[in-house]
Amino acid sequence: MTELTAPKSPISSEDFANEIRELLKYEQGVTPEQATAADVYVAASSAVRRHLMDSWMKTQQDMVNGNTKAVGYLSAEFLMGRQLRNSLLNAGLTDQFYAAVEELGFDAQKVIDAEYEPGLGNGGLGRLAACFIDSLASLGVPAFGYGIQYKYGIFRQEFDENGKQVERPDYWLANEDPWGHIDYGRSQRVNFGGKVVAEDGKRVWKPDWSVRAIPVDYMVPGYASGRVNTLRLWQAKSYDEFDLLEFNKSEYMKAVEPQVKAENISKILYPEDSTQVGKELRLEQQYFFTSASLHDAIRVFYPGEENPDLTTFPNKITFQLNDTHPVIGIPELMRILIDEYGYDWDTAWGITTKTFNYTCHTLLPEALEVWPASLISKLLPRHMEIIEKINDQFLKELAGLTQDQDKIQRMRIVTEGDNKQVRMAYLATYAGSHVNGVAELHSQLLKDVTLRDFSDLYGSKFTNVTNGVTPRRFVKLANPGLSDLITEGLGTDKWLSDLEMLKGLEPLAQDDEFVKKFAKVKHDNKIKFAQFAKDEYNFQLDPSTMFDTMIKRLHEYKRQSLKILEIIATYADIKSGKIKAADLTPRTFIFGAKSAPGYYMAKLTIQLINNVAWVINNDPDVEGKLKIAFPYNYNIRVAQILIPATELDEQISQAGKEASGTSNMKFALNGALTVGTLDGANVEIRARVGAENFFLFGMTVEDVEALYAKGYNPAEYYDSDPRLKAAIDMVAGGTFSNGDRNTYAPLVADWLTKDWFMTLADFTAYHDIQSQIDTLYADQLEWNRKAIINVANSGYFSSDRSIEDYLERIWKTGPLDK
Ligand code: 6GP
Repeated sequence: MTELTAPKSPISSEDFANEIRELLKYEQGVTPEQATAADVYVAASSAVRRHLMDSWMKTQQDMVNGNTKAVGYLSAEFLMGRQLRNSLLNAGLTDQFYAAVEELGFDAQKVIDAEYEPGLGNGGLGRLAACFIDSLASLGVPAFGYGIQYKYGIFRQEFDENGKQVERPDYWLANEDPWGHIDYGRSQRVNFGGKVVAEDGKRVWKPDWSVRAIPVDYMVPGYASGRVNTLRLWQAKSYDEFDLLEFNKSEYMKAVEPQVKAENISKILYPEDSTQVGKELRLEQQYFFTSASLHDAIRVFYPGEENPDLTTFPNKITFQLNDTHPVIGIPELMRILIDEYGYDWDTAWGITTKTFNYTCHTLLPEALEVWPASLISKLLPRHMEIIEKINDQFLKELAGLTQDQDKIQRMRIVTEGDNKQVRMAYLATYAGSHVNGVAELHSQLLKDVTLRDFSDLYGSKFTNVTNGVTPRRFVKLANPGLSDLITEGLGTDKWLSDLEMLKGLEPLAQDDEFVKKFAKVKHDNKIKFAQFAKDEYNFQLDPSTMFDTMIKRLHEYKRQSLKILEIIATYADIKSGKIKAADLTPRTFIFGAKSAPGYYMAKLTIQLINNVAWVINNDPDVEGKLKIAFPYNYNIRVAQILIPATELDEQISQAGKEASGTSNMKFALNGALTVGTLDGANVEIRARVGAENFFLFGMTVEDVEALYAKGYNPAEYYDSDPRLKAAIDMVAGGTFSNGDRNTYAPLVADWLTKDWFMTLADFTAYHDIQSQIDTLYADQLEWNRKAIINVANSGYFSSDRSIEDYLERIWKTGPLDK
């Protein structure tokens, strides 16, 4: 058994301070007196990296020399969050850091705040990848995260004077990034375009342009495992800085064209979430990082070998495809094996199908990537040939499995007709060993609906792995007060590596003294968030009100509209005199959400929330009982302060649409109660924490289906619930747009005539549950007991458990020997 307490580095604070001084001098070229907080941040980060170096090198050696299969997590997104405090924690250097920085005369918080958060992901999918590589390292499993080092991450969100979202470029690399190590020597060439010709009976790809993929390595230290894995993010560079011939002809712009074209590939993260962007550059990105990563893995596991025996490749590493974004890696591995290493088709297919597994993260059909065959042929002509051949082989196989010709046609990887399409999810399902959804309900719906034909014929491939979150970042770092209280309650800090131990807190929910301590921690966290909101956003929040939070990407299926309509309806009740503001339970509604830049309805919803905030927050009739705070540019940093301060968490998506959700897990672990539908992982959270400790409302998946089948008419709901009618009328009548009835007309029309996600149908149920919430909140002791029970029963939602499930059900590997 491994030693589970955090590693205590033998180094003293004085020594750590000296290391920082040395680095300030020899790397930054400044004295401690000249240094800024940013200099100290860079030096301290470099110092931590140095402390991790031996473990990092040893982990790599043990991985290559040992017999434990590694995991390659291929993901277009890794939403890492800030690195310094997490690395200090895992290196066992936190105390030394605080003492050393103080000794050097700096404010530790300023040093920490000098780190600019890298935004290399959109939301849940990218953050999950970050939690997973943390858990892999913490469990001591050898692993690589492989992705792209985008120069610009997810846009920085601002709100203009009308409350509209404005997107600003996020140039996170404007300052030094002490965590990424550029390794020019291990670059890979990635080819594009051209044609395929026949030579000596072989198909030979003659590409017409290439880019250089340069790895930037980030250490991924495990917590209390002594292991440090690698996150390898590829940067695209041109082979030719510029064309001297063109330059000499004074064609300056043309001369730098190849460079611009190459570097565009890793220039920017696509700001889409749960929708497909059928853009050529996106396919270039996908191929760029998967091709480089596969070649890199061969280099790592067969060092220096001219003729490696790649039939052993699936024993060395197993690749997880994080959604469809890296699925082009399947034909790429086939191509590498056949064209570069001379394997025959069947051998190559055997290796490839053993190498890949696929995780699906969505239930929205529009999010399943489909690429025009013409585009793949233009960019990757050899891959299109291989995909066609896989499709032919698949159709033959299907003919032996079923007589149902319609089914066979529905399942085609490459569609027929003039405008052929390649369905990446189908390719991944056919070629991968396993396919998994990310929560029980989601995996079930994948089998029953989204990939039904496949599950009929390839049922044994399908499995579930419910998502999880890392307790190191989202409890220990985000919520030190609660962490200390848990450790006090359990008498050990081993829960950080074994989160099911939280169960031991359950009896303490009946101990009034403990409950009061817990309530105090929550209250202190609320004060802390209020202070942060004041400093950063100039909000005035009252920590004695209920903090009621909804943070997630803005999407119609997530139904931020439901929340804002309920707030508006309450406001309408006050204005019409139906209720007295004084009788309300005071609530602070906190929203955080970015919208995809081209998503019109989502952007209009953001504007509405902001405009409602201005009206309600400033209306004396409300007597300050309702307040809306919408901090712009919600990110991991904000999440780490807001989640611990939240008392009520909103997970109100239409049932059958949210694959899992992961903020729901973070909230439960930090002692918030959930108001939610039976969707995604809500189902499992509720089952664990107990129905009496969860505010359930709304239609189930079956109800939703039945209503669609019957014919859904949202206007009926508008007509039958006077509160809903009043709220929509207020929006339509211009209350939140200075009297202008046009501003929100598209939103109102959508609600009344389409309402794809049945917001109106769930409105009454959502309202009805509010009084239960208020009643319980009035009894703070009871509320907090339930919150503790939520914490105690959320240990299952550790990403360590998710990774253990992947190891057992899919990857069939485990930790390195000690
Ligand atoms: C998200 C899902 O929407 C969310 O429910 C889930 O918790 C998360 O993935 C992690 O599994 N999906 C995406 O972000 C996405 O882009 C294609 O899916």
